[in-house]
Amino acid sequence: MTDLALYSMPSSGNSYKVRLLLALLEHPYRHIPCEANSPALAQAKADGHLPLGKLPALHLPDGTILSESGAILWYLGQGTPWVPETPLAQAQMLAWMFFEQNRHEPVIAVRASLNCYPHLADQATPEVMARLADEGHAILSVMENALAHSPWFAGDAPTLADIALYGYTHTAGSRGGFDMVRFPRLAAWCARIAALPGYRGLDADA
Ligand SMILES: N[C@@H](CCC(=O)N[C@@H](CS)C(=O)NCC(=O)O)C(=O)O
Repeated sequence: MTDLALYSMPSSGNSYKVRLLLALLEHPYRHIPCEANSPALAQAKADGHLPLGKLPALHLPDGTILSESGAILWYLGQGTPWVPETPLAQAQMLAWMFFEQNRHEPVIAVRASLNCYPHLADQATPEVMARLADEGHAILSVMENALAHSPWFAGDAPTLADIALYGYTHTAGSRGGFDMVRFPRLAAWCARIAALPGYRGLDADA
């Protein structure tokens, strides 16, 4: 795979997941940053570069455009150690990736967005923020408990599940306002990911 172009939002965990995997794979790509509410994002939509209307979108050399962070991770991870070999291990990895999209991201990422993006501030009512805090702490507890048995989420080596979950978990405290002191195993897991060769932080492309 050469000549990849990635439309991504620098501040977004969904986009960051893809940038992180590309960095860990040491795979070169052209980055087209489109920040929230920016003219660049409006232009990318108008030009048809985001077929599903969202970032990230990976443009392949033959013109194919891949959307959805999990699908892009799956594509890029094929044939690498980031995807386990057996169908069962792959399914266990995908279970965490679906958990991330269905239950984690709609709470952890949404609370962080309401905290951080000025154009969403009017939605951050005390009631909404309190509900998201309760739901988020419960979701983070599920993750904390899973790490009692293994250093990684799916098997004994890091997989795409770890990258997908890391996207918004590692800033859940700083951006989302979640109380991460309750989750020491998650803190240790974040440190393990940040120590991986080739690791690149969220802000590296800001
Ligand atoms: N499920 C999608 C979510 C994509 C998504 O919601 N992207 C947001 C940023 S996190 C976006 O493109 N926002 C810009 C907009 O809606 O105009 C994925 O994982 O890729």
